[in-house]
Amino acid sequence: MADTLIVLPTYNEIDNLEIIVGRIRQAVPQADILIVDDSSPDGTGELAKTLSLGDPGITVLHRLTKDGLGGAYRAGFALASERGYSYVVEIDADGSHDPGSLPEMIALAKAGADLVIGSRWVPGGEVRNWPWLRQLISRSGNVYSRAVLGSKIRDLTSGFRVIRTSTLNSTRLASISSQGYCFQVELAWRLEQAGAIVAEHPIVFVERTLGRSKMHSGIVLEALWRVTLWGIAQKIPRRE
Ligand SMILES: Nc1nc2c(ncn2[C@@H]2O[C@H](COP(=O)(O)OP(=O)(O)OP(=O)(O)O)[C@@H](O)[C@H]2O)c(=O)[nH]1
Ligand SMILES: [Mg+2]
Repeated sequence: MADTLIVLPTYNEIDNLEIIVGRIRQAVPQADILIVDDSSPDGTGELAKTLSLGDPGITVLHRLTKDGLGGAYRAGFALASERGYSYVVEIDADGSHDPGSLPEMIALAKAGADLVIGSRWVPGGEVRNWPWLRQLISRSGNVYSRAVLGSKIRDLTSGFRVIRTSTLNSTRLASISSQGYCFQVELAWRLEQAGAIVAEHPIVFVERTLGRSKMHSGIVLEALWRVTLWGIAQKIPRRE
């Protein structure tokens, strides 16, 4: 049995799904893939089902309602752990993350890292085709979160990761409540706090060319208020 499960969350990714699945299959043929689709109105779920019928390494989790990236990953992680995979991968379906980086990232996890982050903001990392405002939001969001949370991680918001499944079990996944991309910040920070060994691997992030972004101001605001609240909570001494 494969030791790695690649969790691929999808919402309206009909133009991207087959391409990304093919690229993953080529880069890491030994890994299994779990597509987590939230009843995409564009038919992504049906396409996922068709792909899974032709490939025993692909399974699909069809969820009835769209409840954000955080919910999709929580469900995917639970399945990874139930099915006994040692490593779980987070990757966007829109082609922004190159599966070609996965062999190196998985090797870092196998060499001892509990969390390997595909990072845009370490030397060698890069972002292509992002408007300046998007770059500014990502860069300043990371600087702010690092400072407020006291984290050493350079790319807290990256959605391209390899995680040791046993590390996830011990962080009480259900208590990670963020919905949008803030989920990525919360997960990385909680793992770091729990003593996980974190490695950042430089990646070239390429903005999607097909389909539409699900990014909106509410997602940025969720991250801003949550990170601020966690930072404040951290500063208040706890009564024993
Ligand atoms: N299952 C599920 N997947 C989602 C949901 N929201 C986003 N996704 C997926 O999560 C991944 C990241 O979403 P994107 O829209 O690309 O967001 P982003 O990468 O931050 O934004 P862009 O750079 O503008 O594309 C994609 O594979 C989406 O299809 C959701 O509510 N449920
Ligand atoms: Mg994207």
